Amino acid sequence: MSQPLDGIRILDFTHVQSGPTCTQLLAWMGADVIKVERPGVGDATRKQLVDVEGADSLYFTMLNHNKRSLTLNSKTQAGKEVLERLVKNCDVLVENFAPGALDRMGFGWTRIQELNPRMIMASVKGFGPGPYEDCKVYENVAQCAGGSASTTGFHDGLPMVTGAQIGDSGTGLHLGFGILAALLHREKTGRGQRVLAAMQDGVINLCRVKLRDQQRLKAGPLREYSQHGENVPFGEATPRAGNDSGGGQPGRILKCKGWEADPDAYTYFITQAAVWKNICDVIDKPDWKEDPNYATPDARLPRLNEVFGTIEDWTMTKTKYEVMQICNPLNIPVGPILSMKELAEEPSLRATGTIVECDHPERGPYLSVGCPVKLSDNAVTVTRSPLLGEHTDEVLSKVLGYSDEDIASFKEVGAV
Ligand code: CAO
Repeated sequence: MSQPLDGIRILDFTHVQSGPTCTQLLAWMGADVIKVERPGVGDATRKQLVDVEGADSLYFTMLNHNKRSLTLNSKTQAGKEVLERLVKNCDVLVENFAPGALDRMGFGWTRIQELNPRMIMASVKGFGPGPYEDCKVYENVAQCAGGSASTTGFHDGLPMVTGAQIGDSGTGLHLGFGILAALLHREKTGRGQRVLAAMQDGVINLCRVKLRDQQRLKAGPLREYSQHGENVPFGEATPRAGNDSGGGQPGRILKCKGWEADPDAYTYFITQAAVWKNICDVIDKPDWKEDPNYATPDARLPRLNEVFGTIEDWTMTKTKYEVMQICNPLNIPVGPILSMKELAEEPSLRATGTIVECDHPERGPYLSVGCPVKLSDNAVTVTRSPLLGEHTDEVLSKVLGYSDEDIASFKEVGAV
């Protein structure tokens, strides 16, 4: 069956996490993704956090499925010639080099347009235009500069970074969205364009509700924040909200049976107003249904510590799965804190292809995260990441039309 991006060829000049996330998604949608890597070196993540000696790391294999690998030294004369031909034969160039690297290589936007006016040139950078545009950026820098760290953690503790890679993978997703829009636009205009996803912008976008709260502060304390009930005054900026829900329905992480020994024996529990009476029944507080101190969301706001403390007295008598089994039929929104171990072993995630097992010639079987978006007509088959330069000859001859003699001469001068 055809895939949505069949016929789209990507010159994948990405490395580490943000760019590769984007090109992996494009590959899963059917694009032919040709990853260009330095001969003998490759993407730095191939050899980072190595767990199997001599094999590509999981960091690399889990971000580069369904791609082809071409080695190319784009700083040699012959390498530049090959790169020019690649630009002419691809639809999208995706890159996440440090600012200015492509210009220094001789392949800035003006040159790319000269070579291929239909080319879409998509970049991840740490920052957009402005005072920090020349800075190199990694995940946690983006989380800090994008407002996530200042709003994560507890109000009396340090700013915190989150385990979700919102700076890298989040920006890769944003970039993918921009590329698809540019491809559609090219259908109408025949022209390519530049697409920029700055990591700071991506994180700010994901922290949208925190900018909402920043503006709400002008109207008084944020009453749904736990610190309001604890009589801790608000400062000038959106504070860290611990595990407060962030929406209009208060929620917290509560201990469940076994929490003393199991670091993940917790549940998220949301006191959704619509099901308050069900919650009262479950926790055996029927009088709270009508008591004016507890019956309405407004009345409960200054008492959230007491309310959640009482709910926790109940959740501590149940496992996190029992809490879910009891609450779900009553429409009470709860969620177990699932560990990576539990997710890796969860059969339903294997059945949907969200967790997949791949085989790799150097490392054997390994688990990965499959395509998180499912299309009803286009199932995704996840294939292993390429070895360094595995497809060099194939791409040079079949895609770019070079002869065996040409290829031999490129190899001789170390261009591929
Ligand atoms: N042939 C020849 N040279 C190549 C090459 C190839 N195939 N591929 C890369 N290079 C060169 C680049 O041209 C660059 O050379 P110059 O410095 O002489 O211009 C050099 O390799 C290093 O590239 P880089 O600066 O991008 O890499 P780095 O390791 O120094 O920095 C990173 C890494 C991620 C901090 C930086 O690329 C960056 O800020 N990227 C944008 C933001 C981003 O995506 N960050 C997230 C990364 S995931 O956490």
